[in-house]
Amino acid sequence: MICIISLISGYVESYRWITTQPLYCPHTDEWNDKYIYKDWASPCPGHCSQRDSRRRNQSSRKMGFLLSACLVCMVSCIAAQNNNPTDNLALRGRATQSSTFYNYVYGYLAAAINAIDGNMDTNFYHGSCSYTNNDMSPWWRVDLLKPHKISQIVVTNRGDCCGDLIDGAQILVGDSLENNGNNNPSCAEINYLPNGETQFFECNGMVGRYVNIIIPGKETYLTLCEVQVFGEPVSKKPSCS
Ligand SMILES: [Ca+2]
Repeated sequence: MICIISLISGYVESYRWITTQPLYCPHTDEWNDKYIYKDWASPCPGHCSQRDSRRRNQSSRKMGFLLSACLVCMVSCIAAQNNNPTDNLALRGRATQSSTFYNYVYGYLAAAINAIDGNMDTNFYHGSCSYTNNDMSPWWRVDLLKPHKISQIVVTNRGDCCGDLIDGAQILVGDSLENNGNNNPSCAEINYLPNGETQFFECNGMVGRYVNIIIPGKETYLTLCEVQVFGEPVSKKPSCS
């Protein structure tokens, strides 16, 4: 609202300034009190005043500044409105994992991004689950692109088989990429999650840019059908009221 009021008041002020200032006409050595806006093209008939063009440029710069300031304010306000804590932050993230399982029949169905595609389908063969190879301490990570206060992480397990693969996984939150982010603090452990089930984990405002899920100290596969992350950016919201 302030942006709109500033824009309107700035325009009105500039209009008044443009339309009421007298001009100096060097060829007659007189001041012309006519409204410039009305006689903008020729304030001094037959001549072009340098003051006229200078004022025109100053007014244009002033309007340009006001428009730029309002544009920045409006973009900031829109960005703040998009910081809704009920939004799934993972949908705008970037996912990776320790390796990607390859099936010689179905090819690469197992990409890390499948766990943040917004699709809760738990059948691996429908192409919406991540799946690593048989790695030592397999891990998966989503980069939220900037630090957030994480309130909740929601994990959906594979449903067509193998649900017990996820048992013992650790959910980590932090800003470090040391050891691929697997040295970050723990939010929760997935003790048991049946095939195709979804479980909520409270992180109570832990701050971090990265969310990792790792099965530590074990040679096994890690499969995830969806990971949702809820929270809000750490940076201060701009004031819009
Ligand atoms: Ca999915």
